[in-house]
Amino acid sequence: MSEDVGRIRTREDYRAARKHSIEDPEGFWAAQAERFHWHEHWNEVLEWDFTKPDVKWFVGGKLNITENCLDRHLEQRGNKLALIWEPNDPKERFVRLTYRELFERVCRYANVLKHHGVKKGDRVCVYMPMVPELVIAVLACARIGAIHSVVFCGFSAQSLADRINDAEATTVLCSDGMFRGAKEMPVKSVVDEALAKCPTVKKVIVTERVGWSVQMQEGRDVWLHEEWEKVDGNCSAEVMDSEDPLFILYTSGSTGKPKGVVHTCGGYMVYTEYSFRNVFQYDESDVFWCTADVGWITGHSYIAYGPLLAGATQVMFEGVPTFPDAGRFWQVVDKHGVNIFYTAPTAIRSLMAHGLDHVLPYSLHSLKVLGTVGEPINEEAWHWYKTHIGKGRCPIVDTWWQTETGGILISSLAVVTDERPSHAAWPLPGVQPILVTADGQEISDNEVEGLLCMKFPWPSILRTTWGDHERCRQTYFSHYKGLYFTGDGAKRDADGRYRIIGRVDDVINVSGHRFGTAEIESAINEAKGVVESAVVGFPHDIKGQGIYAYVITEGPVADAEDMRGRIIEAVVAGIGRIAKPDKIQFVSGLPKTRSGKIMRRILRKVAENELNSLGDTSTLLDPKVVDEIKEGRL
Ligand code: 7RM
Repeated sequence: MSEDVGRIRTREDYRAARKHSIEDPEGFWAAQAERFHWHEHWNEVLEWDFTKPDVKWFVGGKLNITENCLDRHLEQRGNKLALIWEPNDPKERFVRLTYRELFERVCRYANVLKHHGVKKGDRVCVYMPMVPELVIAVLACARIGAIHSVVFCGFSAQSLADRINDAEATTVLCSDGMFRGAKEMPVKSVVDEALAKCPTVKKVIVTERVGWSVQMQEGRDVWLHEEWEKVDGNCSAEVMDSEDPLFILYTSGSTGKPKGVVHTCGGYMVYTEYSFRNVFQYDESDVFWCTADVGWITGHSYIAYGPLLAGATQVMFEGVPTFPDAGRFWQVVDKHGVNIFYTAPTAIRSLMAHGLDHVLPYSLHSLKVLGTVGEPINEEAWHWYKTHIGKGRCPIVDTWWQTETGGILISSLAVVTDERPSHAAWPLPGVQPILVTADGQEISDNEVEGLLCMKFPWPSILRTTWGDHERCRQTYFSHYKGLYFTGDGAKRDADGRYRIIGRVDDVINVSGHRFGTAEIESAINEAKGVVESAVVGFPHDIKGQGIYAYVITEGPVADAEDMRGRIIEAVVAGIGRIAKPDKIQFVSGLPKTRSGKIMRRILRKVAENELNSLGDTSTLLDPKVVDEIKEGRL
């Protein structure tokens, strides 16, 4: 099959593809899927029922995603670079791996896993910094049919333990420690702390990164570099069913503990490759760089899988945007000749604040396409990105999607469809968004606002939440009959472009990372002296949203700084350093309805400093508490 099947290169192609995908979705997706290597062809393209939910793509098909990421390219692209790994410290040497070298490492790592008893269907937790072994580990799991669950290294031992236990993982893959800007941080000792509470874990495989001496538990912990020598380099791929789980990725929602979103092999493969090629208009010689961490969905779909499925060359970066200085991204772009650059609005805003002195020394002439993801991009940041990074000549793709959607659903396609600042714009062909009112009526006009839903499945839609299918149904498929509900509000302009406004549920998006208010509150409530808390988001110049916590303590707070310190410690221990509250206000009570429900709307308004639009407070149990909260606002 030609590489160009289904490739959308013009406005006309876009219109035709979109029409085709609506009139004949199965034919549309079958043509995309034909481009891959299947051990057995599917019998049916799609079976679906959103009420259960039950969604199956490429039913009966057999494949292994790593054969499509690696083996399939060896003949034509064996010597092509797959990965250019740029370390945290620019003085350290970078690493380049060709498709053949990456293939060999994945096979060897897969044999290490097998040697330690990992089998198809076992859950393997990957807790690693952004080193090549992270991608190799993920692909090694997929090679043997083990289900990977990557946990971002900024999560605490407690969060790690919760995720390991929920998935009943048998194996943990980690490193000794990690570099992050000027800091060195532990990794293995965090795993050790977590594993004290994880009875299912039998093996830990440790990659050496910082050279620290770490404790190795006899019989449980082994060094990757020692095991590496004991196995050979051939590892045939496990033949998987289209609907066998590929991975679990935990994500926060408005209630309870994070959910394990499950993606399966066939549909996820087809969709991540399709969206990668078309959104970024990737061409064979392009160098792609996505700055996300593999610990989030963006790193899964547009580092570990999408680019490799497309046979692309990509940069993988270990460090942070501001080390050794705020020119680091642009230095890496010049150094490796990056053509397509994909990052988060929060990073753009933070670099914008550091000033143009960090941008102007670099040429950036290799750049062709810029992308953003994770949160709405404000117009000011959009224009700065367009002008100073893209030099006015690069299209920006504002890509809207979610952990649950597996790949980009709404985005302009670089060059092909036009762009408008702060608008994700149009659905990809094959994606059918609609806006509904709060009571579920479809809004069919343009120039409207509503709740964003999807009325037809796409191949990389989540299939379930690990161990709790009912929770999946309730969270995504029960609000509006027959629809997938995204949790986002959106506008649609006169030309049909979507503009995502943000979450309409109790989810806060901090620097593009999702946290449930309930999740943060329960961490805060672990601090000694805390009676109750309520958390809301508020607009933050750099992070998009910041975390504002209202806390009731046992008796008066004598030393506010000390108490704040203890609360922050509790959040760092319960969730991780990424969820630290920005503001903590001590209050004597919370605004509650007579039935005891916290009126978050009021707390949100106070945090946003919109004190004159609190709405009706007369139905509160104790209206006076609102005055106290307003006065004490931080
Ligand atoms: C990829 C990712 C998902 C939530 C989603 C939105 C928000 C993501 C955009 C965006 C406006 C965008 N997955 N979001 N992309 N909002 N414009 N281009 O971020 O599961 O971690 O978050 O992020 O609220 O529901 S995620």
